[in-house]
Amino acid sequence: MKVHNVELVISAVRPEQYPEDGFPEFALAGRSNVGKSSFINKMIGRKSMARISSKPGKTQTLNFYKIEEQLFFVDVPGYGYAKVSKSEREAWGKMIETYITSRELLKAVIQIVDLRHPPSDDDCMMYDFLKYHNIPCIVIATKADKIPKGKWEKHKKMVREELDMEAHDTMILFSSETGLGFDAAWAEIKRRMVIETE
Ligand SMILES: Nc1nc2c(ncn2[C@@H]2O[C@H](COP(=O)(O)OP(=O)(O)OP(=O)(O)O)[C@@H](O)[C@H]2O)c(=O)[nH]1
Ligand SMILES: [Mg+2]
Repeated sequence: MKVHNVELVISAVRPEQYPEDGFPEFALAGRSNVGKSSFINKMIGRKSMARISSKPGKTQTLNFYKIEEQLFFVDVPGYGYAKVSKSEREAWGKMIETYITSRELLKAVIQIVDLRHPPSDDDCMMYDFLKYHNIPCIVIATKADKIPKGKWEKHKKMVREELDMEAHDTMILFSSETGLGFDAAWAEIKRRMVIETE
């Protein structure tokens, strides 16, 4: 998909601030610095629309990017950043939990993991949280450009097993550098846009 129009509509903290356009939403989840904002930028064909963090853990808001009057990407602050205080972490937890568990327009969470390493405990907790709340999930294993192609299958298997992924959940290999997985990710998002959530 070639994207022409992108607009950061709002950086929200509370439900009253969420946009009222009614378009399907796809929220990013993943460790700080894993590549969530880079994923959005690649998917919309902009170099730096979603801020790539020079200071990890500084993002405190849900950033709603409206794409082509069709859908929203919701950039979410990353988890697992050690330098964030306990109270900040709790506030983050509440904000994301409220959004994920109560937002009817949320069609799927795009969970970004690093293909190079086994998923962290936080990654596993996030996946389990999504399963517990019956939130559809698309796992994107990114930074594939950082390991040789011959190792992709092995690492894919490692991620799947470590997260204990359900068989019907999709995992897509991705690279914000090379564009690997771009078409597959868009296809998956489009497929989910038309599915009615319960
Ligand atoms: N080689 C490579 N580097 C990547 C890729 N995706 C992201 N990066 C790099 O990883 C770093 C973090 O990327 P971000 O997109 O800011 O990560 P984030 O998950 O949004 O981080 P927070 O907003 O802090 O949670 C940046 O230096 C990116 O250039 C990728 O696919 N390949
Ligand atoms: Mg980011």
